[in-house]
Amino acid sequence: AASFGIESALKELGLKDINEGTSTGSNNFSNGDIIESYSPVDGKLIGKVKATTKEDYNIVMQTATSAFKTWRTMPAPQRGEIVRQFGEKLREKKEALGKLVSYEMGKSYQEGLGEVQEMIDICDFAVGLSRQLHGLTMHSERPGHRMYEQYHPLGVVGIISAFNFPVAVWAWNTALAWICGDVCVWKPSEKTPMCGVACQNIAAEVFAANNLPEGICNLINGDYKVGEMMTKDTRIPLVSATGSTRMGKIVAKEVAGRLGKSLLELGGNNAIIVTPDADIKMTVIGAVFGAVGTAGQRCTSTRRLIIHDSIYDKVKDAVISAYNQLRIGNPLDENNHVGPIIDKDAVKMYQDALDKVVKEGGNIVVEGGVLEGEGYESGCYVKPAIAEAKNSFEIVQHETFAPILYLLKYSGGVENALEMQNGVAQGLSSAIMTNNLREAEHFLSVQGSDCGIANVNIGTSGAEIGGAFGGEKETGGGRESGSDAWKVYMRRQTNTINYTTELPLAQGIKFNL
Ligand code: UN1
Repeated sequence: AASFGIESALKELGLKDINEGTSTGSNNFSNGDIIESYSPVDGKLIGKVKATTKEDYNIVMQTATSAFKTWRTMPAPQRGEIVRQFGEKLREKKEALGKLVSYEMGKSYQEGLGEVQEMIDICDFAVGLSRQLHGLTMHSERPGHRMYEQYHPLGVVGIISAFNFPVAVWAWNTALAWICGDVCVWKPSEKTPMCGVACQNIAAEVFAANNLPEGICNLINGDYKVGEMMTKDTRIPLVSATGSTRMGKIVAKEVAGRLGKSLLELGGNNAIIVTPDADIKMTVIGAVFGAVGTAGQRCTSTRRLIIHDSIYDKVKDAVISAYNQLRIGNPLDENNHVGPIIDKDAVKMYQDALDKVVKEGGNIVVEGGVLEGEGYESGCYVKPAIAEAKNSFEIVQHETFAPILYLLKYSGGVENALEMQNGVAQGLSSAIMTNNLREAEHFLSVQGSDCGIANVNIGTSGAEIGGAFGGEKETGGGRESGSDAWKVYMRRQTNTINYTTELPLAQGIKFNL
């Protein structure tokens, strides 16, 4: 791993050959299994992380529960100051962390930096928000009464994140939860554990420098069994989980079973509708970045292009010729557009999906395949592929986390395109390319897109942190990041105060003693 400054990045982030996977600091943890992290970039071992045992987990929960008692009493703007310092540290470590993200996950270095930028941005957002955790005041129906609401922290928030955004999604959750007064326990994906340790190191340094107790920021590691400790744990009022719909259904059921709250950000099956009035150049940029960015492994990746028949061939040719320019290779080399996908299991799923689309009657127009030879030794580099397909195909209805784009044709009005776009189980991101005001407004109207994100003349991926991020249907309904997403990390309390010497009852009830 000598190339591209990876070794010095690991060092700067405080990573060792074997890392504690269960928080950091003074706790003495028992010896869990070892998780080995191999890079999809070159197949080499990056490092090892100790998995969290049940005993470790209980120590973490005790530490977190007791830290909450301190943290919750700190005024929110002072908590914001801690998050500001965390954002500053991220600015210092941006290159190193961006590199690690690229090397452990496989996305391009530019996208790795972009992910760290999202972390910095959410910290800034959270700092401002720490002075704006507003509740409403209401007018009481009774004389001499005052009524208002306030938001209090929930307690310990559990965060389960996915490999595709190994650092940013945690930051969206934790930065907001912290300013809200919550403490967090984070289980990163077992495919990107080193990113988790690196973030924990950065955060722990900030908390320690401010003489704050351990336990405000906690890390645990392992597979679904470790996640299960949190979903079953009544000490965790909110579990925020990002990942597959299959995982989300299990989390939702488990957490709801104990009447906890869950915040789910699950699969997408995102489409761009390309109408006769679309700007073709913009469409190509949006569609190609959406489909091959992060090697097709964003929740917001463009999976389907729904193209009007009058411009179908033109758009198809333009997208194919853009695909011919793509350079696939080491994502740390900034000349490449597309890096590897996460592991060999993902490669298998990619191959299966391509077989399936052909079996169902699809027509491959940009050939896929696994790359071999020099630079591709990890076996995780695949060619972004395009297939002409039908929306009704089983495989098109399914989210495959790989760079496969389906071309679908529609005729008639935009409502026909919308029927296809909405005709899937997922509801995360959607887009329309058009210069026609009527089409654009129809797409955004109540009869339009059923997704949590609906864009005009922008692709499906690359949402800004300032908006609420998430989607409907099988995407899980949760909203993270901007807007008023913070409210889910707090409990709302309605307060009514009587400052008279009478006790009038609500609803006009007379109760004479
Ligand atoms: C995800 O893929 O889980 O909109 C998150 C985007 C990014 C976040 C994606 N801001 O593509």
